[in-house]
Amino acid sequence: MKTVITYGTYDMLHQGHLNLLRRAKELGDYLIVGVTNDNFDRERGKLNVLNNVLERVEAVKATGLADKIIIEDYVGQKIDDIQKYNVDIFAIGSDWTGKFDYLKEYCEVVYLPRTEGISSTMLREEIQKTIDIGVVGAGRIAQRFVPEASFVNYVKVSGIYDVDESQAYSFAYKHKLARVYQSYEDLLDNVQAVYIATPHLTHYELCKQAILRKKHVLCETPLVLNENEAKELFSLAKNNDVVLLEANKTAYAPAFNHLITMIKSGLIGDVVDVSASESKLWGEKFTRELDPEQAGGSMFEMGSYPLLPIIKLMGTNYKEISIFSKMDNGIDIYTRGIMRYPKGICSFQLGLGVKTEGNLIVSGTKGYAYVPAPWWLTDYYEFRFEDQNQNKKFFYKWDGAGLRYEIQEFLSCIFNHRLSTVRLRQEESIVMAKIMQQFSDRKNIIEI
Ligand code: C2G
Repeated sequence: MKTVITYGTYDMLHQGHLNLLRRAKELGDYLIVGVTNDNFDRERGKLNVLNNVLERVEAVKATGLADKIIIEDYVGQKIDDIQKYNVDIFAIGSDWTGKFDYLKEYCEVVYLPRTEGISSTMLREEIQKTIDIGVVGAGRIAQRFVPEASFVNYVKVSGIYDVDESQAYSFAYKHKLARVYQSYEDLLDNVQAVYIATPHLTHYELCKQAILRKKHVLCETPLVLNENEAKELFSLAKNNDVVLLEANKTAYAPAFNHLITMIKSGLIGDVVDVSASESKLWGEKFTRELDPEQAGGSMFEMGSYPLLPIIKLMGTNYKEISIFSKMDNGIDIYTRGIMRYPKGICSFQLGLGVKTEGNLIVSGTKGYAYVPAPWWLTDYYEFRFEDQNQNKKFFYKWDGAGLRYEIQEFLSCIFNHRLSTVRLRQEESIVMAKIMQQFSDRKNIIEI
């Protein structure tokens, strides 16, 4: 029996893919098709894939040409697969000619003629039009947003609005933006989507105004500091048929998502504890962050990052939460929180004026996951077990400032008309807002 293997993304499966699969099948008796998983595509720079991995696998299955479908997950997997499945022929389209010659050491490599005049890119272009996005707030994070957006297809940052006009002009000059909007209304009149990167307490009003004008909203984290406001914004977004996403960059990062899926698939057994921490000592660079009038302090500034793995892994139904804070000049310079779940205990540590280790540890009944500092820019993690021979290490790319992943997900939600994403569910954003509110209300908070 002659086994053939081929790989692809198969986004918006088209005649070119079908021809290729048919030709590959004709080369032997048994055809294995490797479909790239979403993270792998993002890592190799394919940020604009429209169908998710399940949809793409279903489409390949429906051709009836594949005898076996596998998921391509990592660089170097082709060599492993060829050996594992005793592959005789590796086949791929002629656009790759020469690129896979290194596989000749393991099997025969065949470059099959590519079908001219059709591609996923062409099909995507037919249905996608560039989304104009306006930036609100010319602060630190927005400075990173604009260069990151240039790595995502079908999005254009068209201009900026800031209450401080001179800041807006220097921002526009620095990032070569076409426009400085004179008011928020002016911005909303001219864009299809907004990225809100203003101080926390302004988020609610700015989101609401944008949604009521039927603009998609990507809003910096924390979305809001109040549960009802979060609920209201998501329900308004639904009624106005627009996407509202909280820009918690870690939630959209490939490595973080892979970590969560692996833990959820039971690799370390039942999760009993999630402990996450983050701290920053930026001295004079801090202004708003230390201002109690502008919701400064470590909980509001950074709390949504450690809360993310806790809520993703343990859920939104915690039984109780206790928070201990060291206060200084009206803000918490250090906060430790403990959350009790029906089957676990989680904790987080946050410091804006206190430095501590910034790692993430997820403890389970069979082993634990360890993500070293800075875990929120996830690019490496380990699974550790009693028997150290079982330990596994995973390395990923974290590109640039890492905002491209959230922008890509935002665009994907807009194009696919998905009003929510599993990467950060609405109920997860809502429960974070609830915890922030409890912190504002000083419920179960002990100050020292
Ligand atoms: N293809 C083709 N004709 C087209 C378009 C694509 O023959 N008009 C072929 C490609 O050459 C490839 C397969 O269809 O063999 C899948 O193409 P894509 O979905 O674009 O996947 P690709 O990015 O080429 O991934 O590990 C993944 C592989 O490296 C290939």
